[in-house]
Amino acid sequence: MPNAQLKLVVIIASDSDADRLMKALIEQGYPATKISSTGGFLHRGNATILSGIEADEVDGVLAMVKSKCHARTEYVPVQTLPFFGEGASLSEPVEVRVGGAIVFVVNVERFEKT
Ligand code: 2BA
Repeated sequence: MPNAQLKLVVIIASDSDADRLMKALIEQGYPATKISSTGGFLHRGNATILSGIEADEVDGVLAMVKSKCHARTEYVPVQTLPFFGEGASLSEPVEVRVGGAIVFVVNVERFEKT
């Protein structure tokens, strides 16, 4: 079924924020699928949520993402990172952004339900 108006929203969030977001999405009637994923940089478990929705619903979903996924900073030992920056001190933790969400909104060329 060709559908120019259908969007796929891909949301990557921390596990705890993703659980709250999933609950809110389903309560509001948005379809959603949660996939367990792992961040390449921190190697922590996170969650990827897929939601196929109409174009005019995207702003509503983004508002829910913003209200449920809050970014904060955390200090992690440099030894746990996949690479050390030039001149990084091994004794000083590195500040990284955790929580919040990364969102991709993608046009759906075709949707089939069999
Ligand atoms: P991670 O790759 O584990 O990254 C976790 C956080 O570490 C990132 O948060 C960012 O603040 C920091 N970070 C990542 N790469 C870095 C680097 N080379 N140097 C310094 N700090 C770095 P977010 O940007 O909020 O990303 C959260 C998670 O979202 C990522 O986990 C990854 O799983 C995913 N992600 C972010 N951008 C993406 C993209 N363009 N494509 C696919 N996945 C993405």
